[in-house]
Formats: sequence, C-alpha cells, structure tokens
Amino acid sequence: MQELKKKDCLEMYRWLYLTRRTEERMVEYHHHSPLTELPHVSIGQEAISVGACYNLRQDDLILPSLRTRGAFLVKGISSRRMMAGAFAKVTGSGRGKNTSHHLGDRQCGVIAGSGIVGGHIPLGVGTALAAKLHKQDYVSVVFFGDGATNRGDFHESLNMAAIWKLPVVFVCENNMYAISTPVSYHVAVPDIANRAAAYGMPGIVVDGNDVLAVYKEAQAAYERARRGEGPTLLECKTYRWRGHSERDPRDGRPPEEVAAWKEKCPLKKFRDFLLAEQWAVAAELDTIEEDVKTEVEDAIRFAEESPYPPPEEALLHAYSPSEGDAVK
Ligand SMILES: Cc1ncc(C[n+]2csc(CCOP(=O)(O)OP(=O)(O)O)c2C)c(N)n1
Ligand SMILES: [Mg+2]
Repeated sequence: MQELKKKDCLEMYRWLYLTRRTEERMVEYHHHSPLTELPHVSIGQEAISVGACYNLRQDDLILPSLRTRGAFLVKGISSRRMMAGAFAKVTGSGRGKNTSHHLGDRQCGVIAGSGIVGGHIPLGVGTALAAKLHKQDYVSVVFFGDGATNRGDFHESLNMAAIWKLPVVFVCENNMYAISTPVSYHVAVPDIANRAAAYGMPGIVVDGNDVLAVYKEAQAAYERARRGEGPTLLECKTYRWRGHSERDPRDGRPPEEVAAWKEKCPLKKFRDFLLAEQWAVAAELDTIEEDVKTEVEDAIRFAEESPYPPPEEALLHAYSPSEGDAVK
C-alpha cells in the first residue's frame, strides 16, 4: 500500500472540500437559480468517494452510484466539466445528456451510471472479467447504496465475481436509508458486509466517515484483486445530511438522528486529525478551502457561459460508439 505523506493528506482534504463545496453550490443553484438537474448529493458521505479513489490508477475503472460525485473529481473529471454537466451544457461530461450524478468519462475511467438502482453492478463484473481475459491488472470499483444490495443484480454479481475470482471491489455506501426506508427494515443482517460470506469473499465494515480508514481498506482490497485473489465487499457506514434528492429535503428521518450524524462530519473529522497530528496548521487548510471556493465559482461561470448541446445532437452518442464518443 502506498504510504500517505503530508502532501497526500492535504490533497485528500482538498478533494473532500471540493466535493462538499461543489454539491453545496449545486443545491443553492437548484433552489435559487435555473440549474437544470435535480441534485442528489452526497453531503456527509464524501470520505467514501475520496478514500476509495485516492491513488487509483488512471486505467482503473469506477462504476458510480448516485452519490459518488467526489469519485468523479478524484478520478479526473474537472470541476468545470462536472458543473457544466449539472447545467446540461455541451461542455459537460456526457455533453449535457446525463445528470451530474450519472456522469461517464471514458478517459478518466468512469463508466456512466445507471438510473436503475443496482443496474450497474453487473457491468462492473463485466469490466472485471474483461481485465482477467485480457490479462490486465486494472481493478473495477463498483459503488452502490444499501438499498441496491436487495436487488438480484447485486447477488448475481457477487456470486459470479467470487467464483471467477474477478478483480472487482464492491463498495457499499450504507447511508442507513433507501429514500425513507431504514436499512434495519430492508436488510435482516446487522451488517451488509455479512452478505459477502454467502458468496465466499471478504466482507469488511469500515467507518465511511473516516477517509483514511476507507483508503486503507480499499487499497488492501485492490491489492488482493490485482494479485488474482478475487473480489471484496467493503461496507462503508455513513449518512447523508440532505434528503434523498432536493425534491424531498425532509424525508421523514428523525431530526435528532440527522443532527447526531452531522457531529460526525467526515471533513471535520479529518481536519481535526490533521491538526492534532500536526500534519497541517489551520492556515494551510483554510487556504485550501479558499482556493476550492474560487475553483467552484470558476466552474459555475464556465457552466453558465457554455452553450446547450445543439438539437441535432439529440439522437447522437446514445447507442453506437461509431457515432462518436459521448463520454470523452
Ligand atoms: C430498480 C429501481 N427501483 C427503484 C428506483 C427508485 N430509486 C432511486 S434511488 C432509490 C433508493 C436507493 O437507495 P440506496 O441504494 O440505499 O442509495 P442511496 O440513495 O441511499 O444512496 C430508489 C428506490 C430506481 N431508480 N430503480
Ligand atoms: Mg442508502
């Protein structure tokens, strides 16, 4: 596993804050300005995307859930292209055709997400099978929520990945709810990671609000996958601060529960750690935050000033790669 240095930790803090700030501004724009898409944000869950994607290789593939915006950024999609995507502009990843939580970008190794919950999990098994058949050592990292683990797609995927020892890591972002249904109502085992045992792969529970813990377990899983030892299910326990989407900001969760999880903010946790370990001083972290704010405002300006896709593109890029590469 690559040892993390001070530089890495500051970079990770930057990714965490960039994810937070990007989503906060998307939410504000949605409620007060004409932002085309309906944001589904990962605020409160950022440590999973950042911890799992930090130090991934460019040829490693990620298959995002609907709360993986930080992963897009860490994997190389610029804030400008991400924001332009949210504004449905032609300069965004996906050329304005998919929302910014379902982005794809082939050059960055991001396979476009699916509106069908869990529908992308088998695709990650497919990309992992391709790696094995072509004798390549890239890993496929599939993100999904707790609710998605009740789909047949999840179970069939884990089984196939395990019997063929495929280089895929399944990252469950267990934010305790599928829309308004608590995980204790829709899953009977205490930990979703327990489900891994049924398929013969390691199932690991990690604090999803601890970016370093996620990083460590994800890296160990990638190393196993690259050694040919097969898949891992990594369950990251976390919580989303906002509603399922901005359409339902109050989705029935107890306010005291939301407040308690806000106390466990992944950014604050990491910031406190960096300061306590004297890996950073407050001024350094403040400067990172100011730089990120500037970057996000620049991305918004870029998105606002960009054109919408021309109407004649409406039927292009949807099915056939020969028509051009929509997810560049
Ligand atoms: C097959 C399918 N069923 C239902 C939906 C509607 N839906 C969208 S997101 C969602 C909840 C997903 O919960 P979870 O997997 O825990 O992800 P989270 O939103 O909590 O990150 C549902 C039911 C859908 N898009 N696809
Ligand atoms: Mg969930």
